[in-house]
Amino acid sequence: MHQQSAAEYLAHGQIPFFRLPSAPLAAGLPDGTGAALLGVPFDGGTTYRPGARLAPWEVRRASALVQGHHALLGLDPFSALSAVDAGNVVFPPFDAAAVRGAIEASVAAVLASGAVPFLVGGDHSITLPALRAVAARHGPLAVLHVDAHLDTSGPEVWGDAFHHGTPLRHALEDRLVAPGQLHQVGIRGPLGSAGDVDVGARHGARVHGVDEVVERGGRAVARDVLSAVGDLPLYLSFDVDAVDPAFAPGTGTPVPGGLTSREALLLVRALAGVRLVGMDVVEVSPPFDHGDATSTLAAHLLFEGLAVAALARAR
Ligand SMILES: [Mn+2]
Repeated sequence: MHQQSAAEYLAHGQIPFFRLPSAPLAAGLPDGTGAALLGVPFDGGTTYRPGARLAPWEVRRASALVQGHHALLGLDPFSALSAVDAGNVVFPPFDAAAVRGAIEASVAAVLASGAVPFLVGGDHSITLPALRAVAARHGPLAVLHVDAHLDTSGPEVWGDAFHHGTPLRHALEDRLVAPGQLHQVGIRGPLGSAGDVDVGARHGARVHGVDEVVERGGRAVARDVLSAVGDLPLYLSFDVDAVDPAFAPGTGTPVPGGLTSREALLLVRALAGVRLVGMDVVEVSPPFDHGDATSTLAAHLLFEGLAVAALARAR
């Protein structure tokens, strides 16, 4: 399993992630598939600007430009992992509970075939069912959550317990996260109240605010995360609003003062050595993007994550 050549890709005109083979999940993944990219076109959990449901198609298009050899880590993650585009999760987009059920079942199917799931959202509410499936497979997880926001809100804000501001709260309360193993990076900006940090703090969550990344560097922060995680299985949830709107304008709830795209890519790459068991990139909203900057960044974040997973598999 390898990337198609640019000519092959141009000839048929379809747009699988990274020019990878299309292998719709419903038909069963090919034997030996080590990573499956799954689109999750849902933005019914957004509280402000929608549009993230369109991201799987735009990220597919932008990702066709990403070539296979990772020059810094010295491997081709696509062939090392026999990666495929497993299509999109299918659901009625107006029934959030059904959406969560479909995502959990799809991620469970990827895991059952022995592949690492890489989800392309969708808004951040898609992460909870993904974490449920991955924790059911691997046990309580270490979670690296890169985001401008804590995403530990409760139902008091919108009268609904499940939206894109709540996935990490459920993950903590449902014990999908191992004790003290929620690592939040890139957090910044105003909170609803001083108590917003208490949910994570009660569970020992570690917050690396954006100033810390700027002052110490992404590699130092990643080193802290790596040493805290050790051999635990790690799930990486990357909300592109962690990145400054100057670099990633295509997102629903932008917050100024974020990571540069360079810092974001380094942060993921610096996880090399960790046991990565799942990843998502969420909150890309193509209608607000400019010149594909955000979709292209999302593709490269996935490339870095795939390389980390390929290294973990080679160990
Ligand atoms: Mn988020």
